[in-house]
Amino acid sequence: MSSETPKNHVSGPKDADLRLSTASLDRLPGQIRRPAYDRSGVTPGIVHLGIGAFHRAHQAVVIDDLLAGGASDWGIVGASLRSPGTRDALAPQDCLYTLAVRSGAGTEHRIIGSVLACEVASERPASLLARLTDPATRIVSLTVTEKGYCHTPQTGDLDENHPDIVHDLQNPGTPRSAIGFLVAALARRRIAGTVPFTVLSCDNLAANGHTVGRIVTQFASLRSRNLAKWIEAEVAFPSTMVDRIVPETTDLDRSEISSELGTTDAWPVVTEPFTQWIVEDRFSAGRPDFAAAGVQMVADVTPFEHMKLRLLNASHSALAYLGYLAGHETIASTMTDVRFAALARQVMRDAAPTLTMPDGTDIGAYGTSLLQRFSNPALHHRTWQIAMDGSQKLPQRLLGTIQDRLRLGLSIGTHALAVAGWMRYVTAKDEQGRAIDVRDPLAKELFEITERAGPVAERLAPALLEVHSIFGSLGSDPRMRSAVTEALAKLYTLGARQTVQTFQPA
Ligand code: CS2
Repeated sequence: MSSETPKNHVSGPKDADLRLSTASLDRLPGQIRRPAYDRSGVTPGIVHLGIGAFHRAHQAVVIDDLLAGGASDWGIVGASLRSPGTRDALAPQDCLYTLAVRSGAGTEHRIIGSVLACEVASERPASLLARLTDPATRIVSLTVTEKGYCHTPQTGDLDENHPDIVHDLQNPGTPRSAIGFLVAALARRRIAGTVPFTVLSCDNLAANGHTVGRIVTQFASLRSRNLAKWIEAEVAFPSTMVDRIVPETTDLDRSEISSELGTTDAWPVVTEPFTQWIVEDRFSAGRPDFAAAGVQMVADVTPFEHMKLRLLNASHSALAYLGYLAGHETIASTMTDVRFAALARQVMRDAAPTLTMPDGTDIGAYGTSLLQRFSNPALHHRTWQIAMDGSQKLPQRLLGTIQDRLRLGLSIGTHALAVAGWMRYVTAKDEQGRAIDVRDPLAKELFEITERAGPVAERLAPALLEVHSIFGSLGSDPRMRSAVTEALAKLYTLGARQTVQTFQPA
């Protein structure tokens, strides 16, 4: 299956060079689903910032369904803030790409047509700004990852010293950050008398709508008090809970999928069958009929967001750090060790008392379904991928639960072990002394701290807990200090595998 030559190669050598595109759609094998609408009649209504795999496997699929239902003025213009990779791969394909849905039962392929064009902000900021100020753009959605919000994760406030924020305040006409683009475009719309777009964050942040609303308003107030007031009064920032596991696409995926298609797709996405999107129903300039495509529209997304961050993402991060240290390349492989699966379950059990869910929510069943999803053998979801950007992820995934449990007088051993796993991981050396490629906006600072403290839990744990932008006042809580130090000491003496294998929740 991994051969370079397309397997379903149909008629003559010329086809081997075919690229997925509008022109080649008709030649795809019959079972492959393709856009059930005329793409030439679709106009853009959404600009999406951060057109990575996650957006293309999640929101773009919902929009593809809606376009098939006739919502033809809600096409997507995707934008990458920095890298031209996605645009370079998708442009020759008329922005078509394959969604490969994988489970133990096999793979289903589908061609998605909802993305109409791709921008690269760093190359042509003016072009992206023109899209954002166009009155036809009524929603601007974002998946720029946690670090893309240029904020302090612990407080949720704008980081005014962030280099991109400093740049964008000095150069409002040529921004670099998503926040800079949003504010520049909103300022222009205000002057032009154009109704503001809705800002729809689809990232894994607690209260993502409120958080991006606060950051955007804080940034705007550094430019003009009146602009900030107008944004506060006029712009909707609904919170959303997005869920679909989307591992990074690999070369093997590309060649397997191209082989299945009989034509080359340079940028397919691979995902699981499960998908969920819950959205607060507050929009400044209209919206498509999301519910028609299975999106749950609610008044308040907070409980669902907390449940997902504290069950799914928290246990994902615990499995990622400890699994990586124990030598597991993927989450599915980590889950084959029953003790790791039990630890993931315990992370979820410990989070449950901190949640207040609407009547009828079955947290236990949700947890069971998560364990099944993590075990999907067809997904190659690397522990290393999830371990990325821990400094931006820990607060909403693990630390909120720890704070709540301490308030409730409950033990914090399970979560402390996950935090200790992160600490051991950011030392950038694994248990065999091999280098770990730690990707994190704070990687340098964290590495310096770990070097200064050395591999001694009693020094390293307190030193890292002092990183205020991650831990805030929790870092100086003696209960936190002792639980994390104890867990880190075990990781140093027993190693991650044995620590997890002998772990007994208090
Ligand atoms: C993962 C998430 O990479 C990560 O940190 O925990 O991307 C996770 O796969 C998604 O939130 C699932 O919806």
